[in-house]
Amino acid sequence: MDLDVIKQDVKDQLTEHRFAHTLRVMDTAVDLSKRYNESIPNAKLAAIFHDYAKYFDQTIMRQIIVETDLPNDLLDYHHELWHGPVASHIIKEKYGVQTSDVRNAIKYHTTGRACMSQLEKIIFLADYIEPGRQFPGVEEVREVAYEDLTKACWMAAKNTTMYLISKNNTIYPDSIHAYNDLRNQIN
Ligand code: DGI
Ligand code: FE
Ligand code: FE
Ligand code: FE
Repeated sequence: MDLDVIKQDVKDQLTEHRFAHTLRVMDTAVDLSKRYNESIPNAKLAAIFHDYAKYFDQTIMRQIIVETDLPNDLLDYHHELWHGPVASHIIKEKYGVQTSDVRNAIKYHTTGRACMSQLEKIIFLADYIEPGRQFPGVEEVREVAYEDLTKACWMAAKNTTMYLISKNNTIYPDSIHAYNDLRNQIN
């Protein structure tokens, strides 16, 4: 399927603000893919679809999670965690995206997980450092992003987790697994 057609479909699902974020994630993911020799078509496809389900109705997302092989424990956590897994399902059904690396990069873009592939790391990081982001500490992560992909992902996972804890939020187990595994991968 043509990327321009996909872009238009994604645009129709999102707000203007969220679509602009998506395009910046795509540009950032392409830059990171050049640096780390990742597949650029895969990075583009994962990036363009990563927030596809961001504004899906919660009832619909809940239903998709229950009726498919997506992990049901997602339902015990914040609904913000549902849009990646749901998008990874939708793009297979609606767009025939079969490539598991692309689908996993979308599925895990919010939480990360243990043993992330290079593409998963690139999408996770691109979502965090795209130029529109202004989290405290993001500049330090940007400085490391093109030097050490794994370390930059660990820093992003750490910042997000610490932020969520400071707000008394729960932490999905995959987020903790991502933090631990990325930490163990760096020296
Ligand atoms: O969809 P985006 O806004 O581009 O970014 P995202 O998908 O990375 O994050 C969506 C939200 O999910 C963000 O506010 C942080 C939050 N989040 C990430 N990991 C966890 C989490 N929320 C909870 N409760 N638990 C997590 O483990
Ligand atoms: Fe997201
Ligand atoms: Fe399920
Ligand atoms: Fe995003």
